Amino acid sequence: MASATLIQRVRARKVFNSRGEETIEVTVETLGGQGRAAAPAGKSRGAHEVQPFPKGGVSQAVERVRSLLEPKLLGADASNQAEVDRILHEVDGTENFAEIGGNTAYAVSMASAEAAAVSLGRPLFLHLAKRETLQVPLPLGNVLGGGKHAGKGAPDIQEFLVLPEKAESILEAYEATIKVHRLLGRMLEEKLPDFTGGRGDEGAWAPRIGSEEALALVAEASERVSDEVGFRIRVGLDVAASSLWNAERKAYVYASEGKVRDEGSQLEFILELIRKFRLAYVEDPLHEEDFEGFSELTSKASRLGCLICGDDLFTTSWRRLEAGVKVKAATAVIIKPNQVGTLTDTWRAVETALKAGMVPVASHRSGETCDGKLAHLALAYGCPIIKTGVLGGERASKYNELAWIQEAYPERLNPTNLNRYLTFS
Ligand code: 2PG
Ligand code: MG
Repeated sequence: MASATLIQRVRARKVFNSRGEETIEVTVETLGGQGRAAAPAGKSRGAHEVQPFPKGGVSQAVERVRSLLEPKLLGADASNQAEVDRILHEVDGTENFAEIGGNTAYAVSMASAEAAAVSLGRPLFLHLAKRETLQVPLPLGNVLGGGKHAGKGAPDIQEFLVLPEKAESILEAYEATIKVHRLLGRMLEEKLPDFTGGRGDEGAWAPRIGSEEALALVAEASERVSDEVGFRIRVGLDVAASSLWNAERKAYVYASEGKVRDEGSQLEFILELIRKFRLAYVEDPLHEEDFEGFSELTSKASRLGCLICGDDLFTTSWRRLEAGVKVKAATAVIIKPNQVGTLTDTWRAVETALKAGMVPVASHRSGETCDGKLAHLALAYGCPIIKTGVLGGERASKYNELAWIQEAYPERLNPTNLNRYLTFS
């Protein structure tokens, strides 16, 4: 049986993502089957992420799969993830996947996992599963946004997010976020005469509106939909503060709103928003090197029942996460496999988070494909939240994948319920 998972062929090709950018897709063939994975792409990328592609871009990455990676991977056992990922590091030889590209590493790592799962006759999430009973994650999606994901005039804060606390099924939870998105669209139309219905990279509305005003509308829409569906939908933010941070001025520059906040007032501003809108979740409220500020904010926000999440702060690196755990820098961490390149490194970050009592949030990138494998990873690794937007086929594909899994494998899954992770006043 072992031979069914031995790698016979590795192929890479150029494809396009949801933003119309080139990316890499990889097929790994074993004797028993094949796996295929495409890499997503970030726009508000953390400084400590691995390099997405080699200097020559996607075509050079494709060429390097053929000339460097395939020869080393032939005959390797795809079911031995650690071995496949070790080969990826060895062939690359740099700290940050500069030679083959982190996106190439991710696509090979994930395609190998799928090839192994298919060869062994199991769905991917069970092949990757780290425990017996798995928890269906709840959807966290942005209904309004700005920053690097939208055009001029949209809010400086990158994402205004909604998070249902509880639901019977993933579809029920996801549908609630769609309802908020839809209602919010109507509210924006009524309120803003120049609103064109424009949306940003992740399908969230991108109106010309100030951050606080936007937050008030999102909170109102969430409350109205909560009443309708019978469970609470909380509101959150991804400030993506590294995009606002100006290191020379030592200040956060809110260009759309024409405001500048120094480190102290940024922290106070975030706390004020948490209190005023009873936020459940704030991601990257401060810039990516400010572990100290994160610690202070986390201790204050925890008393208010709000998760503080590090994305650019940790970049899915278990090393940075370990440093963060020591100073209690955050209560949640974004998990984006292509920030580190391999599934083995990704799991190590998730494991570090779980051991420290933090909430790992499996996350999409702003440039996505319809690949649904993030859903399998979220389930298998025990991530209580999956952050993958609301609108767009490339966002829906992850939730739809979970809906299929929930129907096909009910005996392996606990119902969706975040209450044990979140305590709100
Ligand atoms: C983020 C992500 C996804 P990007 O900041 O969390 O929403 O954006 O993929 O552009 O890094
Ligand atoms: Mg983020």
